[in-house]
Amino acid sequence: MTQEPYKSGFVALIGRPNVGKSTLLNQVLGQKIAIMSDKAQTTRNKIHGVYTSDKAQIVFIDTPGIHKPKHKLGEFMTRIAQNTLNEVDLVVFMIDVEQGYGKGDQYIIDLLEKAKTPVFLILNKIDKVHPDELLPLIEEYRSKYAFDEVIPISALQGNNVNTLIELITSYLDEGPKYYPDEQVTDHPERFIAAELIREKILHLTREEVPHSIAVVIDDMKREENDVVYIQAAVVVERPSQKGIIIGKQGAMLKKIGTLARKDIEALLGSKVFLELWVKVQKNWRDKESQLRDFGFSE
Ligand code: GDP
Ligand code: MG
Ligand code: K
Repeated sequence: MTQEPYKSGFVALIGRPNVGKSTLLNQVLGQKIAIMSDKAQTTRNKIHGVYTSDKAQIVFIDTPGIHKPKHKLGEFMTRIAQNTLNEVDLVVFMIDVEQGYGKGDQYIIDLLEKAKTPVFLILNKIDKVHPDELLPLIEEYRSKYAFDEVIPISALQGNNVNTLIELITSYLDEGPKYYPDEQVTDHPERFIAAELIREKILHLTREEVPHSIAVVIDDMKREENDVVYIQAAVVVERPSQKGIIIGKQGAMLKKIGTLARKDIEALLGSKVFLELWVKVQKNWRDKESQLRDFGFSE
């Protein structure tokens, strides 16, 4: 019996905010590493999720939600996304079947035209629509771009996700295992901790706090007793937002801290001591020079 060559490659997962990219990553990797939220744009940086089987290793890149830039941070994110599309072996473009074709998709398709990489179209959330609705949608998207494969899935329920993995594998070339078997992410724990805190803030404050908030890890270290000590700043643009996040007698900040701490403990497998504070910094989004300080580096 001849052994099939081992395959590996990098796959960019793109699509408008909330189509289900993080949900798919979590489903594939079976571990909470990407951030899930009902709100747009919680994933603001590349997260590599690594899927490893005895046939292949797929390194997923969860790109920031690609969208038309409205301010400097947007332009910066689009540049990251554009670079990513050219560097990877395969692009997986996900849409939400309930939403259908929109301006945001056209923007992404324009970006794809410039890339030389093969592109899959994933129709996600098929659990939410009647199967008859899929065909017209597929035809519409196919008329806009010559996708190499079209795969309907439910990232949430896991339907057809195995088929997707097999198809992705079939497009990859022979290659090495870039990461050890047990590693599912190469992202710094600091970044994931910051994203988990951000996720809690966005969930708990609902529409009152905009996506412009940032979480900066000032300090993160493992103490001798194996407790991980984290000091993090929540950066907002207005004093009113600071008030909302702190809440009555600090109740909101306490709740954010408790929920985030539990998630970070689960992630690290250690006890965590989390200290949160809030600072106001006006228009930080438009100060590109500050982006690197906040960890948005290319
Ligand atoms: P992202 O912004 O593309 O990363 O989207 P998320 O993964 O954060 O998902 C956005 C929302 O869609 C979340 O509330 C998910 O639970 C939901 N969602 C994702 N995939 C599915 C799916 O297959 N079916 C249903 N019904 N909901 C989904
Ligand atoms: Mg996401
Ligand atoms: K192309």
